[in-house]
Amino acid sequence: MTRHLIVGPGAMGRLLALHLAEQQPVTLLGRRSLPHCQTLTTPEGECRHRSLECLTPDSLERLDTSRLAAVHLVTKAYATDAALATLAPRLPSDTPLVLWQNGFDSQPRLTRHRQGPTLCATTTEGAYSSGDDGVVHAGHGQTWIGHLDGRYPELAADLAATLSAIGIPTLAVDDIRVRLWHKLAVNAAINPLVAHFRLRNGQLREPRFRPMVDAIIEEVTRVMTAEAIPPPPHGFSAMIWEVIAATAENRASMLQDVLAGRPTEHDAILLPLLQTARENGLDMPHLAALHQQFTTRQHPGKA
Ligand code: KPL
Repeated sequence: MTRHLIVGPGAMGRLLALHLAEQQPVTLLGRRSLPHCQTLTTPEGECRHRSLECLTPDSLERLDTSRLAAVHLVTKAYATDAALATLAPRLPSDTPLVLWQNGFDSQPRLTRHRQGPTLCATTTEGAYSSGDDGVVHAGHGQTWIGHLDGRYPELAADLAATLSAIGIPTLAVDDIRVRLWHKLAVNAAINPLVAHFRLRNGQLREPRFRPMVDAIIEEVTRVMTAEAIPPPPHGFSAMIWEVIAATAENRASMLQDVLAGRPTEHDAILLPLLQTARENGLDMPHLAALHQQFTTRQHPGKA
């Protein structure tokens, strides 16, 4: 049987690994070693224990890379290149790679420059880590997978079937680029603000924060139009406010990063928007100010 390699043992990486492990051989690769016995708490509150093969870069020689069904890169956006550089010399070039990152940074770069099939995935599954040995599947969601130019439809369909069969409902799509930009719009409107003010998503509906969200939605909508991204059925504003309502109790990923003292994904989320704006001569004062705030926070010297 072929094996799935999951790179990045954060909440989403382990959620995937633990679901896949119920039906397929799985290896989890992370920078530091984790307990092999992992607990998945389901949205219904059931605890499932699974033993996973967990490797680090130092033990990577134990991985048989000749029989990989796919490598799922589930690292933070800023860690993608380093993770792939560790792995690439050992991977047959035709190994399918699936990019699960937020933002729109590594996806176009790797799709264009990597030799083998490179697909992108985006998901609304909710998960958070409950320590080194457990992950909580907080809420069921939907996942979409596809190639940025609509190539490899059979591979996308196979992987969608595999993920759906393990309880991660997934659709193979030929418009993953549009879906990634829609997710980018959501992430840009929610993540930097909640991370900066340390809010749960639903607090953005309070009178103090609502105008800030609306100002960002206005800028994001102009960028999407310039990038020729078709709007969702009820428009960007309705989509973003719906996500805020649906995830009202969540601590967004960028807030979790801030609270844990980790770097944030502000470049992957905000820079593609700012770059499109610049190319189209559009002024984005709110997005630019947020990007500057997080850059200064992470690199205090860079004013
Ligand atoms: O995707 C998310 C994230 O946390 O990164 C949102 C949609 C903002 C949900 O919290």
